[in-house]
Amino acid sequence: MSERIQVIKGDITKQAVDAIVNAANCSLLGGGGVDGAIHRAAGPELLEECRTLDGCKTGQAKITKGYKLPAKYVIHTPGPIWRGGQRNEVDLLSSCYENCLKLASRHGCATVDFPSISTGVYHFPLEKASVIAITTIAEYLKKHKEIQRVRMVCFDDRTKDFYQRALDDLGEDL
Ligand code: AR6
Repeated sequence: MSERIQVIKGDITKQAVDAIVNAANCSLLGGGGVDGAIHRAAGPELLEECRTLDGCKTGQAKITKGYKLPAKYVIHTPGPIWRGGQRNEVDLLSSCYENCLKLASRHGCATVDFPSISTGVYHFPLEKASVIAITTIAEYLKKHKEIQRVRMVCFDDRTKDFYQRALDDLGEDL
């Protein structure tokens, strides 16, 4: 098992890392789920900064400060809505993880925490999503030593079990 990728159960809004990722929507103006929790914990200044960003395309990412969060930055990425798998959902989800990590590198973030993007109200199948997330993160970390540690912060045991299995199946040391 790789120590640079970890899977934990927890609340991403409580993590004191360089950057947490927000599973946002294309407006970047807040929503429910993890997005709502991040905006509530960060305070209204986060929404003010998000208003200046002009939204974000699915699979892309934009960065803001963390405001009242213990994390220094929030990287916002709209994941794909699952529509059966024929709408480029797999590549778009992989792009979310890769583009967030690129932004983290560019902003000097050594520690990055992700939620399980798209597997809540966007209904991406969890098993597929977990494999895409772990393999995309692993590929990136191989090439980018500046990122020391990436964690999947899962809100429930079922989600955590899928990501842990995907990580164990990777069977690589990074
Ligand atoms: N910490 C970590 N994970 C969490 C937290 C938390 N505090 N709260 C929820 N999760 P979702 P999506 C988990 O629906 O599917 C929003 O309205 C949750 O259990 O938040 O990408 C946006 O504005 C699930 O495992 O995101 C978009 O409109 C995971 O986070 C839309 O939802 C993702 O669930 C995005 O949908």
